[in-house]
Amino acid sequence: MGGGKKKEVKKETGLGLSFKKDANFGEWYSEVVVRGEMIEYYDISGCYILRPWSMGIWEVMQVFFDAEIKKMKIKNCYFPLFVSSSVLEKEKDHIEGFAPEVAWVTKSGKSDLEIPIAIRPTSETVMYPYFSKWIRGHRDLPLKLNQWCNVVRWEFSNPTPFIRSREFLWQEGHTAFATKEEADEEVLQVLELYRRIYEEFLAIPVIKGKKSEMEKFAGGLYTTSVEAFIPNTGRGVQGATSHCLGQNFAKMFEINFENEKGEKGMVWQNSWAYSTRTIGVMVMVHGDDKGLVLPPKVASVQVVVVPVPFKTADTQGILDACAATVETLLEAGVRAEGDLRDNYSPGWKYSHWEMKGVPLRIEIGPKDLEKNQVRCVRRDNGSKQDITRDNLVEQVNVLLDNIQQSLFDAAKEKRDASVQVVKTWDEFKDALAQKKMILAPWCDEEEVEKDVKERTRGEMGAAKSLCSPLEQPELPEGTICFASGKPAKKWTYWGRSY
Ligand code: 87F
Repeated sequence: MGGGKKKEVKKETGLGLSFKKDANFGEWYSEVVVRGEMIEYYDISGCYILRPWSMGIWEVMQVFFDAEIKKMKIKNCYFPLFVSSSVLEKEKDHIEGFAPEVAWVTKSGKSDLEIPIAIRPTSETVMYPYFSKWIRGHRDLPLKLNQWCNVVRWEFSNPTPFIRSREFLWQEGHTAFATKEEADEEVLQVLELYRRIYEEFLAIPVIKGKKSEMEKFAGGLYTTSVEAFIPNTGRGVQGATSHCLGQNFAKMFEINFENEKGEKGMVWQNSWAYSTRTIGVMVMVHGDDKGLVLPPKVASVQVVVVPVPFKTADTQGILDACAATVETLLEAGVRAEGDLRDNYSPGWKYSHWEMKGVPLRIEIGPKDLEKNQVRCVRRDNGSKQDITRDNLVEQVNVLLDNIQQSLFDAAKEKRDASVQVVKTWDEFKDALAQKKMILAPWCDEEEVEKDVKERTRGEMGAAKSLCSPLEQPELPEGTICFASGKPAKKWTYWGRSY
């Protein structure tokens, strides 16, 4: 096929992205989520349609996470979308900073509601009055609930599909225990599940850590998170959070219980969530100039089978071989689909499924039919390999596992290359200018973090602490804080963030 013909195909189909990931990251991202058929833009700013291609990824993670929390004896429930203002504002400390983001319903039809009703931005205040009612004695504990739902936060800073949208999907877990020890243990158990979602499913390396006092959830005792990094923008992104709320909400909502000895006590609570933001991080990390790149573990279609007929050859034989290949893979539990449409050329189909990020393409042409083989083409690196149809399933599974692992390895290599250890303010500023994720010794003082924010203010946004990794590198005696010169207490990651 000559170059002229290729051009023609491109013109007639309009395939291919107009923006390059490295040159115009923001535009590339907006384009790839739409052209990859994950997102459709909506006529309300900050709201997006999740098409089956992204919803399928959400559901794969949901199946995993839901089964894991059920093993932990957490039960699913559903609380209402609406919150009365008196309940929402009961815990003033925590709601104060968030108030501007709360959306309210003020009318029904043409008449004003007597009392406006808020739409949940999170469900602490929705749920905890009922925790108070349901928990009487130690036998009612622990109480461990989760809900899969949508929430609304009326953000004003630049909306980005999946990453910052005004409505999003999440799970929110809310649990209550008799002792702090039990709560502490669960915080880390859930954090480990979040790590597994990112690393094992989305093939994205994350850092488990603790948030600073400034960055923690103000209503809680301490916040842990998994933090990912987007090398192209040099921004950290909070992947999911697992909070120990301590007894703050128990105090406000009077969630008390009587222990074995008849003594009164207050419960210890946790709350934790991951959201559809996970999908955005995946797109940003793995996507390339041809479109989405989906890790096999989450892809709704892991293998697409494309017939490559040739005029003189046995077209029906090729189509039958494609159908049989799909059937064999489906029976073996591989999510396979055949693209047997006769109104698109093989080349068009290749670009189409590359745009959608399908991990593996199988092509079957006359030669393959003759040799009882299929041609496999990897989406992640474009490499081609012919495999015999006799052990198709085994080899496809090996390929899919390799793709999953390669994606993680490549992402980790890039992330690690973006991490810069610094000791001084000058090194910090240089590293920030080079879009690094910075690991620095810190005195852990709130005033100093405020000062870092102040001193890095600019059009790119200020730097802040991302987390202090749970796994701390050694901190030699006498190490000083990069920002204040006071004695350092811990290693902390810093950077710009989403
Ligand atoms: C926006 C408006 C009102 C975040 C908000 O992280 C309230 C809030 O409380 C708010 N944005 N938050 C913090 C959410 C904390 C917590 N909730 C349960 C989680 C995990 C799941």
